[in-house]
Amino acid sequence: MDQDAIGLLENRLDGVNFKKLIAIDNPMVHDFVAKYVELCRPASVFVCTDDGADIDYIRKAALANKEEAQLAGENHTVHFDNFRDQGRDKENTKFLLPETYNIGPEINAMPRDKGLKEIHRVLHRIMKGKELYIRFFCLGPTGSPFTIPCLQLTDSAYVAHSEDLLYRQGYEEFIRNGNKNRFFRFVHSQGRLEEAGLGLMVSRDLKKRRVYIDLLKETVFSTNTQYGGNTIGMKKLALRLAIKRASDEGWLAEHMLLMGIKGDDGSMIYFTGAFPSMCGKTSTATIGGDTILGDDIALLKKIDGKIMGVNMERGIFGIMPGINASDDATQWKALHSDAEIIFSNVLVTEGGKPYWDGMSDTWPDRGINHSGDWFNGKKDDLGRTIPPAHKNARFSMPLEGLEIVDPNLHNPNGVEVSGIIFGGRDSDTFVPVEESFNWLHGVITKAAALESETTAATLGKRGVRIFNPMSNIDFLSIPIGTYIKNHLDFGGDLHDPPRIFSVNYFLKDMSGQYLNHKSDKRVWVRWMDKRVRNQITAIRTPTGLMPYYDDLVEIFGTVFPNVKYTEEEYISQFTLRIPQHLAKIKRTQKMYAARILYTPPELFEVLEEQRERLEDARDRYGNYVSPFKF
Ligand code: SPV
Ligand code: MN
Repeated sequence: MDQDAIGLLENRLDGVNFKKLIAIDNPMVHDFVAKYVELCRPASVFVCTDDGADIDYIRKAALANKEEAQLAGENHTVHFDNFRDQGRDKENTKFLLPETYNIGPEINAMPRDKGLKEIHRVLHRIMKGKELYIRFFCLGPTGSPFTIPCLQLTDSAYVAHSEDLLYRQGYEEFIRNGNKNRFFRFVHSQGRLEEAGLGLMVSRDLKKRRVYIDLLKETVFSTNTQYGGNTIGMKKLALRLAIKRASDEGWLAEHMLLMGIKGDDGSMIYFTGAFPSMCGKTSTATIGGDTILGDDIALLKKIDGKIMGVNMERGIFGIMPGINASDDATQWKALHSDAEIIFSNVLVTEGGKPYWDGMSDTWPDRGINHSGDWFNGKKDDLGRTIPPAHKNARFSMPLEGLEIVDPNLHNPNGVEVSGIIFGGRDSDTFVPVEESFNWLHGVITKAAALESETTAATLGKRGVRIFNPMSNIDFLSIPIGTYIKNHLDFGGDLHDPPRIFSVNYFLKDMSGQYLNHKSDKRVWVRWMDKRVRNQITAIRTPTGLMPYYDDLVEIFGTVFPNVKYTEEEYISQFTLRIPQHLAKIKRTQKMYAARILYTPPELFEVLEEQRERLEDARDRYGNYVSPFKF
């Protein structure tokens, strides 16, 4: 044991907290905590065990520190982020890399030494006058081949409280494993604060907002920010570390939901689904009739020739806009239950009720949001109208708060994955649902070629089409080509790999109208379920296997007994748009040609074959081809 570290901890921690920390027989834990206590200089340190009283201490601290305020619901609180801090900050999120490791142009990086120096400067005495919370968590179920222990240091009780709702406790795991533990590390400070609505305190020095990822030491630093995507260690910060570890060890860490689908006979099969942020992941996983294991991050391992999946998390950091009783009954009900929930960046109306975009047809005239007292038409200093709630308003809640939580949520072996869905925000190319021909075709044309229009989940311009392979581009810590190859290898040698599908909830007609209703995704999920169970056949088209009209009529009839699915709707949704597909292939080829060093050659072959099939079809049928033609 490093006596210097122990001595320092003994000096800086009170007796009770010192004891809790050194009960963990792992010098790496002591050294790490000592180093950052010394650097950040908090006024006090609280070590949180898995004990209910400790967790309650954090909950109360979030209120006492004015990071959260009580709402009308007994277990409901609200948190505001600075209004310029309500999405992931891609620009200031950087990998700190040794000079020898180059991960490619799309990945924001800087030399490790320089980055560490800079972030240590920012962290110097940053916790002056504050309490430091030390928390232990586990990614994946505890005691399982998936488990990754994590150590979080933060001076934000809101962050520590959110993590409590979203992750599995890990103090006992650290005690059990002692110095065998190899763990992810996170250091967060919200920095100096200023007052916002409801007297809540928000990060003030946004110019010094940083999220720096040190892959070598599996450590992430986050400063001068509160927004969950920048601060909650075990979420996207951990996903970036997990992708690197997975790549080194031959498994996958994915930006994917995990759900159970009930067949006609009541038996369950499990799907994962990759969608970029704010593109339907949570709403797919909670559409009703089925079960949920996860809505954001899945870990996948090959065990005995099968792909097994777990949720890295245990809660939802869900998107509020659009949740209402008719479009999203499951989430609506949970949000009105007595489950423990932190709402963020909503409007708080009279009587302490949260309000968000799309909750009902009308807005209240007044309320309180990050800007203080809010009224309809309120403008900021620059004369811009302040909306009542942010488009990226969120809620944090344990999955157990949902009635449809799957009993396998904490199963240490995970569940067998039978299907994988890829979906982006694509207004003009992909049909609403389609199966790939096989694993290789799916990984390349559905996943590696995925593009999506940007959303409010990240700071910056919205609606710009960007490449987002596997919906994971924002979190990649390895070269894109290596990442694609890992996927090909992962399922390529399996006798019966999961089926790969694409969905597109955002397809529009030529006049810009959406061609799908929000709830149609229930039908597409049932169709995919029946395909996996080999209960129905499909139409072979140049881009994949599309549904037959008659099958969709039957499924629509079962899911929505009052709806008649017309031939006209089917044709408008499933017409193959050949010029758009060819343009997309060209963009994809160009993107990967610029990253040729790691890109597997199969990618170009598969795209080329698809191009030929599309050109043949165009010669035969023209640019826009009804599915009835195939
Ligand atoms: C996402 O943006 O993909 C989210 C929310 O799930 S967070 O990453 O935490 O910002
Ligand atoms: Mn996400």
